[in-house]
Amino acid sequence: MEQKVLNIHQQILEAKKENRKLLAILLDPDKIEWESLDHLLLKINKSPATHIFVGGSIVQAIILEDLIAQLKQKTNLPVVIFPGDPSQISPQADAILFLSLLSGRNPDYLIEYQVQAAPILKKTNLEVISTGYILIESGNETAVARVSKTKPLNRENFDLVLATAQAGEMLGNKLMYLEAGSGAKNAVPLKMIRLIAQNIDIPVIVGGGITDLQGIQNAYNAGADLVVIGTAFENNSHFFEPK
Ligand code: 1GP
Repeated sequence: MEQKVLNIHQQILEAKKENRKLLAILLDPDKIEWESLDHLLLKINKSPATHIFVGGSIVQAIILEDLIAQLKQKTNLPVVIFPGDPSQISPQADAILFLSLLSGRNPDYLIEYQVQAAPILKKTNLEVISTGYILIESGNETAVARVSKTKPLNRENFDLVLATAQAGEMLGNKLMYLEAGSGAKNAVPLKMIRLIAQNIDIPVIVGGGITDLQGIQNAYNAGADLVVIGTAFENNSHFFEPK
């Protein structure tokens, strides 16, 4: 019998059902050292990563295209755009997280940028995965907060974070991303991950400020289905290797 090819969202659902945890390496095209890209890709191929996310707060379209072209040539991992704004769309990727910044009240990040992106996405074959994006306060002001001009949710206000995640699920988002912000001082609290994971059905992505392998494991144990690692791997390409 012919096996049905699952799209990326279906693969994430399948993994959640089977309790197979997923790991995305986040590459910010702005921070890539191009001379050592091949070495980096070798490390990615040897790492436990299941996905590559590409995006950043400010990225030039041409650099995004270049990076995705290289990733598609030199890795087999699905490449998912994690956009900072509507200019970050490349038809060469496999999918895009179609984000709504649910923790903020800036209409640009709730609907304006989605309206701008829709006709562009319609012209591509990208798989569009609607994703609720919740920024949690993490110690210092993060790039997401600065660029989006929104405030993160208080890391102690569990009720508000839960209500936000549940509203996002009711609005039809397919994934929920709990974000502390890139390079965050404090990652999303494990108790918060647990509360959200237990009270929504869609897969939970967690990222921001996770700096060691134990941190990844702790997030999984709390209920994260997919963990995103950016800065720690950016700073140390041996990050995933056993000590
Ligand atoms: C940021 O969640 C990602 O959007 C990853 O954060 O760079 O802190 O790993 P870090």
